[in-house]
Amino acid sequence: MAQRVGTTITQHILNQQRENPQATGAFTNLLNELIVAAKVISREVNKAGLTDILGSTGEVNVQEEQVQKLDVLANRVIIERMQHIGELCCMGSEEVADLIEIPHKYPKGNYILVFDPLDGSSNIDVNVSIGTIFGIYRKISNEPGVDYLLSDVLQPGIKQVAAGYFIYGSSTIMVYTTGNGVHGFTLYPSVGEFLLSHKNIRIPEKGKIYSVNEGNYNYWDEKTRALVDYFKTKDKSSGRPYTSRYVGSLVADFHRNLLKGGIFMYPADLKDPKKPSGKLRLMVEANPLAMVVQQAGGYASDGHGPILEIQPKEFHQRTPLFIGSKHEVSLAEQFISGQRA
Ligand code: AHM
Ligand code: MG
Repeated sequence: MAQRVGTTITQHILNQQRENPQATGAFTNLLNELIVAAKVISREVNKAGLTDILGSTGEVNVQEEQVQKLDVLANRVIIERMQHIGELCCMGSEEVADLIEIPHKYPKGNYILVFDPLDGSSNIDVNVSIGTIFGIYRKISNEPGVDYLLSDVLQPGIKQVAAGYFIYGSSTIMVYTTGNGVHGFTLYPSVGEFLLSHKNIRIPEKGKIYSVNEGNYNYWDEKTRALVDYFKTKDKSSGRPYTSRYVGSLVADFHRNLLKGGIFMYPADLKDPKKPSGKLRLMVEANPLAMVVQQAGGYASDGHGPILEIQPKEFHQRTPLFIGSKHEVSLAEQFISGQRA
């Protein structure tokens, strides 16, 4: 069905689901509730500065509510809104060590929601864009009386049935895919609705931007350094040097490159022996964005192969990430796998 700019997100999801003969409405319900959670988080993010001004001792604000750190609050909002709707069998959050069970009093469903409630933690207190990242999987096990198995959660990203993110920035934007293209919506605060603003987003095949925390240069191996050096080297025929842009919020860096083209990377480094694969998490950060970028015509790799094909071994697993335009991510693979120096 044709979608015009200004279509509400609810209408868009319904239209997409109408084209799926197996749709029961469960998925629509799930996404709609997630959108409500994001609207609540967006409101809290927008008044974050005020909370500091109006709060008293830092523990209780003027409404006599606990003043919470925004990431803790975002995590709580998502869990509380999503657990009662009857569409999920469990959740997994970057902020919670264990998988999140659905309390006994609520009905269970056939989907699994994984999320990073507020990505870009170093930017939360300094008024720079932050966001929520999510991925949705369908339960695969079918054991009577068992809500879910670990294997239901630890599915490769390619099994996601939907993924996307919300950015709380100069405006609040939602970008999502259900495997049928990538669509962007902007929250119109006065109306309280997300309206279609970015129809069928396609990432340029080749970009001009590279995004990486170059402060880590001396913690990288030679291959990674050679890759970044390549982007900086002057060569008119291949359009180099590239431009560097790095906000430090994955969602914001990713979103810019999705619209403009280029590559975001968080390579493996030697900074912390406990994190040999870099900083970012496979299930709540890399996989959802990998599905989005793939649906937009781009590519995501761990330097050796597609992110979406990695079989997770544990929920909080980390992975090196190279994501964006096909041209630059393929180049990164060539450097990291040693085919090119
Ligand atoms: P977070 O989930 O705790 O916010 O950490 C992930 C963030 C990403 O948004 C961002 O790309 C990265 O950490 C920035 O890390 P660094 O400060 O090392 O460059
Ligand atoms: Mg994060």
